[in-house]
Amino acid sequence: MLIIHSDATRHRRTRTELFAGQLVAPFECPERVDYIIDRARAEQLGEIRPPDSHGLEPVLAIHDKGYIDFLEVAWRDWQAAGYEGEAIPNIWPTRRMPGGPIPRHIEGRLGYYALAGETSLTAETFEAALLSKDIALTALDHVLAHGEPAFALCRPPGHHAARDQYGGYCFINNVAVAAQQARHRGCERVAILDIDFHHGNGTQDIFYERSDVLTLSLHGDPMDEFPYFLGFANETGRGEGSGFNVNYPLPSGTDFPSWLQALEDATGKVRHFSPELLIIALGVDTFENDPISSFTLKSEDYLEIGARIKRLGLPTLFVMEGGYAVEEIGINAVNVLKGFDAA
Ligand code: Q9C
Ligand code: ZN
Repeated sequence: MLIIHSDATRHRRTRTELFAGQLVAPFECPERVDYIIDRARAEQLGEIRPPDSHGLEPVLAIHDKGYIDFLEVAWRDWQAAGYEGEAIPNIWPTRRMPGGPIPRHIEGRLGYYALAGETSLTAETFEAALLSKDIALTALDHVLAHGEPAFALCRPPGHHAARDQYGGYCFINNVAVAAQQARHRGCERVAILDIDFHHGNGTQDIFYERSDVLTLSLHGDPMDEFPYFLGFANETGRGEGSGFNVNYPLPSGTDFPSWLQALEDATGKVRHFSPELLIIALGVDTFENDPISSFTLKSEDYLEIGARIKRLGLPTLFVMEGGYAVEEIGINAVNVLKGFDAA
């Protein structure tokens, strides 16, 4: 399988993540990509190519212009305010003060555009986010041109990013940008199947009122897991999009047989939709030893996941999302792709 990868993803190396009331070394670190690419090479998974630049137009087909402009200048404005740490929001529009205009001060604008507080914004953030979507779009080009699968080794991840919000380590929603680009290039129906441990809230919200992009997500029950405020089973789409969003909230401790049951239901719905393109939001934070998640999948299970996805017989784009058991992330992510190729 073709792999799109750039060494420059390592330029995003934040120092801090707000976690459990402390600033800790971020879970979403550059070594994640190192382990995956090393394993892909060792397993001779396929050719590794760098991304091509795709510009801002495909991004602005999904994201709000004011939001993208904010990402570009946020670090400069944070520094200009005299702040010395990495940029972290600390106040938000909430139920009892939903707010009016977008604030002028960077502290207010951070809260306006952030959906969570763990994700530090730094000097390299905007470029890193652009590089990540270029990786996804280059892999998409290959799938569309040849009908063959491709793996976009994206970092930072994307599925928590909404039209005008960042958080959960995500800034640009790579799978959403790729899906919209595929629509633009003539695919009538696109399915996005999100198997990251966390609900793909950004992706769901972006396509919630559309019937041309089917979104499905298997994830930890938001009653107990991030992002807490979206991802429930009764969220099935709105208007034109009614019936075109499917959530599978699963309890803490979910094991592989139970997880596979949900996957089988989801693949049945994908088949019924008969998309021209399948995009997999590939997180491997469902792994038993993931430090921030609570499912119990084992490394060998990822081979079976790949094989089940292959059975759909669709042109397939894999896009990297989460996975924080860093030393095992290479084995787990590459197992999905190996299982797909072997089936
Ligand atoms: N108690 C992705 O996997 N914090 N993002 C969780 C756990 C945020 C995960 C804290 C996790 C974001 C792409
Ligand atoms: Zn995740």
